[in-house]
Amino acid sequence: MNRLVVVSNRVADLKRSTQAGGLAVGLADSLRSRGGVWMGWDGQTLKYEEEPEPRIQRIGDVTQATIPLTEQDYVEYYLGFANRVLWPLFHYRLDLVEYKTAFLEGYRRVNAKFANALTSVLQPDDVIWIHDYHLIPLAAELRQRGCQQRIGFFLHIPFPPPEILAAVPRHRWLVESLLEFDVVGFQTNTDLGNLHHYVEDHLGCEIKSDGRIDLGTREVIGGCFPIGIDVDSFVGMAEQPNEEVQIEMKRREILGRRQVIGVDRLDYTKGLPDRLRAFARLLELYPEMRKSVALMQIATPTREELEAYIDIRKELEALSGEINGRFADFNWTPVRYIHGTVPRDALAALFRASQVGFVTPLRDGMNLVAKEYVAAQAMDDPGVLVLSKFAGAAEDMREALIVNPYDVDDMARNLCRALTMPLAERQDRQKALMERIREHDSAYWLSTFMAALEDGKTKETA
Ligand code: ADQ
Repeated sequence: MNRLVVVSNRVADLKRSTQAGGLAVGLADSLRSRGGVWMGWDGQTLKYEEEPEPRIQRIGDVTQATIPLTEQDYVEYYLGFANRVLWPLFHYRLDLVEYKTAFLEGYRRVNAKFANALTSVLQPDDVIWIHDYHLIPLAAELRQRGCQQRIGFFLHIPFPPPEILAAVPRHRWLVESLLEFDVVGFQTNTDLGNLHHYVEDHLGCEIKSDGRIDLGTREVIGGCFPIGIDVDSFVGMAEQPNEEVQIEMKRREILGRRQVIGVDRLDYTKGLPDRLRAFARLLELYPEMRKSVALMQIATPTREELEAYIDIRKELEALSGEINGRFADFNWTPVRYIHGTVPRDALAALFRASQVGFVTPLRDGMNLVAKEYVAAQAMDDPGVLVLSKFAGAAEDMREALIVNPYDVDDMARNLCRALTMPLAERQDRQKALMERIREHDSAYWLSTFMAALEDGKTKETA
């Protein structure tokens, strides 16, 4: 087996039990099982003239190699091109894109830095797996430095249709950079289809019947590799008794109250304001639900330097206050809004103790929370997943109640349906969903991507 070298903007802290962020969670599960090297930014900004050598640290079977960035890199590459341009663009939010040439320059400069650092740790037989929108030009940078190893790329977020992509300057360069990889992986068939459309319409390339992109001189494997979770480990956590959650659950049982749960990074793509509005609408449309259900929304702060994230935080705080002001009683608070991160074992217990998992992003690459919620349920009395049709997870998790996150009434009606669903139907849906998340788990994600990267195998040729 070749040594696997993973590269992502940040590396996860493998020693911590608290981890908010799908890439960190998904990759940590996969790398722990296979071992290898994980390279990324250490999260620090320093002043330096000469690029420092990567800092090497060994944790179990994983060697982490990290580099610092400068303040200018942070502003132009991370806050700028990655999160003011690519993140909104790839989530279909053209209204939030703030393009500047300096951002693009910073993006190219940092990708070159990553390539320099990586070159110093690479061995001839390595396979390299690069992750996410921060590092699209990295394969081209590595090739310029003589790197011969196979290089794969996985995009954790959606890939938009050509008409949206074309709104950003240098979109052709961006896609051509993607095609420098040997394998380009997406979460869903929709995302893969969007790349195919671009490549056919703008670059005039042919897509072969097995999905390979024919560039004339070489072929690129474009594939759909839905990311999954380590199901057994999550089930194990959910089954562990958590005293505080159990006490809280008993209290609710005595009062005859159910809980709807939402857990997200606090991001404008996650559809949080309309989720809260849908919960309020439930209380309006079905007054009998009042005092018998509460929404717990846990939201981890992220990217707090960006205006759009400050705005969404303010909007949510105002909305939860408004809903509570309107409906609360002296002994019932309809919305509990928690601005923070919860350890994974407590999260698993909270999912298990909640009758509805409410996952309503406006657009999401996959959404691991949907899979975690299902993994945490007890088969004898499972809860119901209400899932946005714009989450990548909806392509596969068809037995969830699928909703339109832009339609508050639709979400409210489905919430009511979830809260009143008979046990037999809940069990049927849970069984089917559990099979799906087991089939597409983190091990499957890793092995199918590796088969494509190491052996050129795709689903069509396997
Ligand atoms: P994210 O946008 O971060 O991931 P998601 O897939 O839901 O979204 O993963 C979030 C992870 O962080 C989950 O494991 C969740 O449990 C955890 N988490 C979130 N909020 C938390 C909180 N408040 N407390 C504790 N834990 C919390 C990106 C893409 C997704 C894609 C993943 C993986 O945006 O579409 O599914 O990468 O590829």
